[in-house]
This record gives sequence, structure tokens and C-alpha cells, in this order.
Amino acid sequence: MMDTTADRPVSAIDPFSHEFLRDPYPHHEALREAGPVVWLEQYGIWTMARHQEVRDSLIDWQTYCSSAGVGLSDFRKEPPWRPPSIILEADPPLHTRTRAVLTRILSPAAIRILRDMFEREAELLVARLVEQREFDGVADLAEAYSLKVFPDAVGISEDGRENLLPYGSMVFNSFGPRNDLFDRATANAGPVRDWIMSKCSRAALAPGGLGMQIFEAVDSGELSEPEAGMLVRSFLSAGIDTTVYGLGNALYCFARHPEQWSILRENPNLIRGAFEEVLRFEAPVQTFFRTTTKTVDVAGVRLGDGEKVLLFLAAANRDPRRWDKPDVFDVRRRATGHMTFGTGIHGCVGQAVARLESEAIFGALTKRVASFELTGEPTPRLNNTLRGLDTLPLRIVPV
Ligand code: OVV
Repeated sequence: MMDTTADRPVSAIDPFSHEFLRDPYPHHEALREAGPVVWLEQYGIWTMARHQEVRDSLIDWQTYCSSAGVGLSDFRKEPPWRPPSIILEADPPLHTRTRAVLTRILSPAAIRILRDMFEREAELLVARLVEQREFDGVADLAEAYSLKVFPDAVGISEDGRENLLPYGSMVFNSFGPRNDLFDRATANAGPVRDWIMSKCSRAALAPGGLGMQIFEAVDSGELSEPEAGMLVRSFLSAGIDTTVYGLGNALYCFARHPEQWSILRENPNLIRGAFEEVLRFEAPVQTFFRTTTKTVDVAGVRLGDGEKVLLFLAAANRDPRRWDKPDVFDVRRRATGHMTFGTGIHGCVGQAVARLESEAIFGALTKRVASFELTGEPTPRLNNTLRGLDTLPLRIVPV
């Protein structure tokens, strides 16, 4: 499958085909082994799948920009499907200003205030699921929890929250090509988008919530009123599907590796590190793109100006150049340094919220669940960016 033409490694792999998305790992390996940077001839783009190159590119925002979009589509050549995000799809200096506001609102001190509520909701949900014994790990746990605590923290109403997952699906599928996954996700775009936008105004947000805190940055002169609405949209775009897929993948890892669950139960201080290992091993966010701002040399290969680069976060996470036994799920491993939250100026601004959700849920589960049994075959939920499950049928063996 690999060959080399004009001094560049080339691959015919389609990273957005169902076949690839169902089991990406052999393809990740092929892309890592093809070279430090590989030309994907089907799309006319570059890709990087090794840890070193992915990390270096994420850090070098001057060469690898975000303002042309962080999906396959180049905003300089085709109009974006929605107004660009003023944090994700922006470069300094605009990015610096919007990022500063979200960094403050999602600071460790701010997250500490959320902990009691997140833990209380986790205990309530887990008590109900233990009682129930059999449940779906995606719908009844990952989705139920993420759709409760984060929107509550942002301060949006309970009604209409069923729009959040279809919107997230649209956002994350849209980073890929206009394939069948994109078409299916955007089929009912209008009403879902309208509902989301209706929740992004000052009037729709509860006082004291994370959303209203964005609007307080308007009052202090840091943002305009429309910019505040756009940053609330970023919360609602990035804050739910990511954690649904992450919590679902974590449950799946523990169900498949009961000995790792036992280790966690005996050492609850490992819960935090175990979630990092889940993020490394089954990355809920697999990829993001950048666009070159100049010609650049990568390990002897010349990339042109204005070219799209697909950064394989999930492949970097299993690069044997960086990790010992990368294909082994090991909760004792030092997994920090994985690329699932990215790194550099665009590194996930909400990562403390994601970690808090996982600590609350797995803190509650380790106290009450001796083991998980799969009662059926889990099914994948294919997405152009995210990796996770559609269904995860489980039975709890209580403590
Ligand atoms: C990290 C991320 C993913 C999706 C959307 C956004 C951010 C946004 O800012 O809208």
C-alpha cells in the first residue's frame, strides 16, 4: 500500500472510510511506519501519525495555523458550514483574547466549585444503575451524565437538551470530508442549529453559570456581546460529545480489562491516571487538522504553503517510539503526554471539566461495582473525528 514518489511517502489509505474507522489501529501503524509525514493521495493532504511530529506541529502554531479551519475543508477556499469558532478556528491575536477568557472561567479554582455537584450527580446516577443491574453504558451512563452536569454548569435549560448530541455529531463529522457520515449528521441541521443558537444568548443563561460568566467578560470590556454568544456555542459544541465518547470508552476499557478494574478498586488514587490511560488508549478525539502558513521542511520532506495537515492524535498515542508496549491498556502507566487533549496554545481548555466528570463517575463506580459483564456485543458509533460506542450493554456485579 505504501510507496514513495517525488521524495515523499505516499499512502492510498482513506482515514474517513468505515473500514478505517471501525478498526483504525493497523492503519495508524501503517501511517506511522510510512514516514514522519505522509501524503494522502485520495485527499491531496499531508498526515502525521508519529508522536514527535504531531506534538511539534501542535506547538508550532505560526507554521500550522487553525484559522483556515481544523477540518479537511480550507476556509480560504470554501465557505465554512457555520461561522468559524472564535477560539478553535482562530490564531493569535484573536485567539489569545478569547482563550484568556475561557482559561479563567475554566481555571482549577472555578472547577473546584463544580466538584460537589458533579460528585452528587455521579453518586445518584450510579446508585440508580447499580439498582437496575443491567444498562447501556453509553445511553444510560455516558450520555445521561454528560447531558446533565455540563449543561447544568453552563446554565442552560433542561428542555431541548436532546439537540446537544445531534449538534456535536454535526460539528465533529464536519471536520472530515463530505462523506456519508457528514451527510447523515447534517440531514436535520436547521432546527438543531437554531436551538443551539437560541441557548447562546444572555437571556437563555442562568446567573452564576459558566455561560453567564462569559457574558460578564462583555461587561468588563474583554469581549463583544456577539463574541460572548459564540463562546457559549463553543461550550455547547466541544463540551458534550467529547466527554460522552470519553466516558463510554473508559467503561469499555474497564469492562474488557477486569484485572485493570480490580487494580483501580484497590487503589482509588489511580483513578485520575487511569482516565489519562483511557484517553491515550482509546482516544475519543482521534484527529485535528492544521493548515501550513509557509513552506516547511519536516524530516527532509518539503510541505508547501497553504496545505492541509491531518494530525493523528490517536496514532501518536500508540507510537512505539514514545510508549512502552503502546497497545497494552495499563492503568498504572504514566500516560500524560498523550495527544488527546492536544497541546500548545490550542490544548483543550476544558480538560479539567472532562477529568472532573471521569473522577466523579469512576469514583462512584469503584465504590459499588466489583466488575462489569458485557451482555452483548458493543456497537461502534462512527464519526469522522470521534471514536466511541453507540451501545455498550453491561451488567454490574455489585460489591
Ligand atoms: C475543541 C472544539 C471542538 C468543536 C468545536 C469547538 C471546539 C468550538 O469552539 O466551537
